[in-house]
Amino acid sequence: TTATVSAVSSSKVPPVARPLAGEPEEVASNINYHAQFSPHFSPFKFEPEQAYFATAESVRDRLVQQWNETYIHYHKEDPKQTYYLSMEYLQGRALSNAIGNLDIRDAYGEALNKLGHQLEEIVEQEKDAALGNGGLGRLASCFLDSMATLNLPAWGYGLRYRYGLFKQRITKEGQEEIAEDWLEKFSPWEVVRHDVVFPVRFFGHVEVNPDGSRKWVGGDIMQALAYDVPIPGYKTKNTISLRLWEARASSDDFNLFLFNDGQYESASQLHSRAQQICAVLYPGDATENGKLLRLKQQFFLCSASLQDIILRFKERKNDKGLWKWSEFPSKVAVQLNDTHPTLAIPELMRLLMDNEGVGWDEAWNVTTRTIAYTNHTVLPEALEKWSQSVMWKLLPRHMEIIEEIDKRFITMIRTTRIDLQSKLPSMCILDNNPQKPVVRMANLCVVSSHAVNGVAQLHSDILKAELFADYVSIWPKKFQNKTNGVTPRRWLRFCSPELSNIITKWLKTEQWVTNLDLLVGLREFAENSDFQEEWSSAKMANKLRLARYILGATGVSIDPNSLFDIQVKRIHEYKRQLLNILGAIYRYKKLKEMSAEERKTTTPRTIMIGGKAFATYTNAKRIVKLVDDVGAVVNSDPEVNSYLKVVFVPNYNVSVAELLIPGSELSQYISTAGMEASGTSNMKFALNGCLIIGTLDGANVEIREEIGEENFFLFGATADEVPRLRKERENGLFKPDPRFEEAKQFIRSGAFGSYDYNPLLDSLEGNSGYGRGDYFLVGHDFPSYMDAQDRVDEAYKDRKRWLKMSILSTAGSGKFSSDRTISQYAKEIWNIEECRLDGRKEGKNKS
Ligand code: GL9
Repeated sequence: TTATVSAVSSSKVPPVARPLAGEPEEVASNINYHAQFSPHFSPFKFEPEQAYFATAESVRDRLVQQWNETYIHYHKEDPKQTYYLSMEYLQGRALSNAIGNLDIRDAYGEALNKLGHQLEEIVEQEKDAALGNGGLGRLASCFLDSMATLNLPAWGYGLRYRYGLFKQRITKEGQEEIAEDWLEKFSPWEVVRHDVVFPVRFFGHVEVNPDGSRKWVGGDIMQALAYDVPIPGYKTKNTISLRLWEARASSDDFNLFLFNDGQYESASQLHSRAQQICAVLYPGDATENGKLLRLKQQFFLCSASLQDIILRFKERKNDKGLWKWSEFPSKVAVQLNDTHPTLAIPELMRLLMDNEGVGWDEAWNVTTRTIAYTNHTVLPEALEKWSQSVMWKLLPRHMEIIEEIDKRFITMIRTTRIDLQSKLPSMCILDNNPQKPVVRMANLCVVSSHAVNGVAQLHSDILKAELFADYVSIWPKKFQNKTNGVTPRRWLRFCSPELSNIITKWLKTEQWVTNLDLLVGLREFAENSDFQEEWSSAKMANKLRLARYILGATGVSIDPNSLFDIQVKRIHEYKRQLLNILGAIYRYKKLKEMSAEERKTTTPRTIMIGGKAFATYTNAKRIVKLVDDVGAVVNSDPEVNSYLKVVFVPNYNVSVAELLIPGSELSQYISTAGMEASGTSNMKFALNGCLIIGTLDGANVEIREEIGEENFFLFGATADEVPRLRKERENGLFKPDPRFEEAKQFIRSGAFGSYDYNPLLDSLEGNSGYGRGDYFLVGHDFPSYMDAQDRVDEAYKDRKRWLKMSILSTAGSGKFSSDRTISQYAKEIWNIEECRLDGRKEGKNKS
């Protein structure tokens, strides 16, 4: 099967008159048009749900037009283009982001009013597209927003999972997982490209041709069908694509044959096997995951995307005459989002050698100059390793290629770097340990990429000093840092219009939305009382909105005058939600011991914790249960519940984050130092004027540098102390703080119910082992954590001081725009330049 990319030369595309103007009347009639003529529901219904779909389709009309123009423009200009390969995208909702980026929010708001609806209510009809687990997936989505906004020729590739990340419900048992059917009705944001279909093979065997070349034949062939999602940039016409592949069994290859042969079972088996491939997102977060289906998903993404990329390269070149494979890396950059799409490496080699007749040396040269790899974690259990026998079965030709890459790497070390010979057992790609022979995907990535980067300075330093240390002297320039960033559109401009308006008013420009460094201009107003009052009332509006949401979602009424303290992220022991809740428990116990008069001198707090636990990660689920149980006791205790509330926020996702972050005043970033590669919601919280209590981990280090150490509540061991502290612990040298013992004892006493918390508490005892012996150093950091919490309480009592710190957090957050991150990738790894649709050369963006 061959695919052709739809006709793209402008001569083949009939000119379209601009059908859409911006007046509310016209918008309303366009929404009406869709309600009538793009029918998905019974006629005469125009409830919020119908209004949402009609509005989304109306917005999509506008997007489609500039989206097509962008495609044609890139095709004509033929710039070097980046392809971001990621198994995860956490897109969240698209409607409010699209009308924000297109700058048509007011017109749509008024139009919906005319039609008897409220934009805010309509926007909430949309289900989150949660095709990702956490930070890594959300980062990919922020990156797409920045690529479009910076007018870069860049696309994302991913999988169209039928079910995204599960929905979390909290019951008496703790967390319950429910399948999230984000496509239950349909998504108005995707366009199926019936003409973009590629075959993807699994299993089979390798045949040797008479000329000695090799060919992968037999096995199952699935079809990859493209679904495109438009990604608009902010106030630019450039609109790029997120291309999501869906797996289908092809009708012509086997269906009819088997069917006629009477093998109905087998015929439908292939169909259901194809459906399985994109059925679910693997919900693991930094957990080991050795499932064959997951490997199939990874290969499916890589093979379909590379076939598509190669075809586009040829088409663009064909328009201009002959092309050479050596030019491929000057037209194509492929970025691997962690090791999940590592198979792009042997697949590109295979396509070049076996399909295009390119020799090994040239194929290797092209592949290594094209591919770059981002590492997102140093947790050993998250470093992918695939069983060699599974790989030989599923991908026999790729295993030959991987063996050859490994062989050549080993030869290179033996001939040119005898000093590294002793390191070869851990440096090579194939781990031939007879018990469990595996392919080490990260090693394959490092050997085969021209650039390898970490996601925050500390993380990149750790990669160079530890995980990839042995490779650094071979390729000193290969290892880079690209500190993560977040899009200021979704994470400030749109999620907090109140604060945004004040920023724009005082900076006298809205340019900060695309040039976030301009936020430093707020520093001079940090102590200005007029500014502080406006700031404070915007924060209060956000807190009230959040309080209403919490009441609706949990039934708990929280006091908007209390300090809103939030920790939201996947539940993982290294992120130490346990430290947070132990602190809350200690606070509760102390409040109980105080007199009523004493209590009045304390700072009232509302502690909110949210996040999903991997279904089989039992300790993580116990943490969820503990938080919820503590909340039940504390919140119904009339003696203290005006000074402390503890809320587990259910079903944390992108949309919930858009409510929580603007309403927060303190956020906890308290992972064991050295374990959180970067963190990205820390950037979102700081950007929204929220202070951070945290360890020197991930991007916290850089956030603290940017906003000033006096505006950051620091505690805990540093990354370089961690190994020594673990050793000391093993040797029985650790002396726990009495406050820590008291908090644990309080749980053991049954204060929070009869659930068996012992496994959780036991993980904090003993003296060795992963998950036992307090590997994450909760006990060690507890006293300095509690001291930092005391400093928080004190600071909050001084309202002017707190407001100043809050303003300085936002003012210092300029560095953490994903526009900055993506500009750095574009310059330092991809070597691509902007390709503006409206042809203006001068960038409105910085750098
Ligand atoms: C992660 C890191 O744990 C985060 O610290 C980092 O901010 C993000 C983005 O670089 O990547 N690595 C990783 O495997 N996840 C991360 O969040 N996990 C998931 O997203 C599931």
